[in-house]
Amino acid sequence: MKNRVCELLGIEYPIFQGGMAWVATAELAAAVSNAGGLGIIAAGGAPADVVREQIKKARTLTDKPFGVNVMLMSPFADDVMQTVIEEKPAVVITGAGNPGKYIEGIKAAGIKIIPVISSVALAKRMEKHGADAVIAEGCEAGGHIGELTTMVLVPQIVDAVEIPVIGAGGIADARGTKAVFALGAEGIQVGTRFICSEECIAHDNYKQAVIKAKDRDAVVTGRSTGAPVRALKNKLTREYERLEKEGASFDEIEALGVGGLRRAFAEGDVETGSLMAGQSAAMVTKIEPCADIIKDLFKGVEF
Ligand code: TUI
Repeated sequence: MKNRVCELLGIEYPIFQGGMAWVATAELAAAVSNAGGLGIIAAGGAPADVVREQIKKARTLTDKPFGVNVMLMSPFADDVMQTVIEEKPAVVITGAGNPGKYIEGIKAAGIKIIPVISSVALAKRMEKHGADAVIAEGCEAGGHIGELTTMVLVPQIVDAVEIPVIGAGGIADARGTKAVFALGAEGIQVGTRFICSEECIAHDNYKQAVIKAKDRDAVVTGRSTGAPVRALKNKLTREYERLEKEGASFDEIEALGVGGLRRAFAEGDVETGSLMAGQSAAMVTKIEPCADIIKDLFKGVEF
């Protein structure tokens, strides 16, 4: 069984592992690619030399195709993109912005380009600029999010473009895979469930926080600053809410988040760390190998 997404990338299952800042390291990306999906290294806010090392490390761990997610709000985005173009992974995924100015350079290097989008207008523009596919990410997702849910975003994007659409946001089991396929998607992107994979090197406290999360625990902060982020409720998100209610300045609110991802990922600080995760955290119940996660996500799914 092979669909357009599998053919485009030479992968066995049409699944992308989400490009989660800090969490999506070479180890996780290689494990997902070795299991037949598309592993993705997240550049997040890291400088270009760190991203280059991660790409080189992934190459020692897998012979399969993998991608690099370039987060366009990063102050290092230009340098990171240049480095990624030199290193030539199979595909560049972009998030948190419009990658228009980079597309020509990416394509000229023979790299596939698949932007994450959260609106119809940007999806159409990306297709016109030569994107190979788009990832339609609904606001059930973790981290930086758009306005629309996966349920309403995916079918609108499917109707608006001819290129393959990968659905993302809220998918944590085969029912979710079937649902976005029913909406017309030809692939899925899954982040949160892979935090709880054996191969993910995030701190165990972070993984346990995802496993413990209940239905309403993945909350959104930062709406007032224009960069809404979904993360598990803790002291940090409560502090965000307080500052936002008080009408604190943009700088004051943003300063709170500095170092938050590192505190959660590396130190296991589940109180003041930023435990970015999607609403599907409530559906993640155990830590298991990436290969088992992928098999479970495609149980009984035809593609
Ligand atoms: O990018 C993500 N998720 C992220 S990035 C991130 S790192 C971060 N850390 C602290 C604060 C903020 C971010 C954590 N999670 N997902 C993909 C995504 N892209 N969601 C929404 C978008 C998006 C938004 C606007 C894509 C394009 C876009 O374009 C705006 C335009 O110019 O048209």
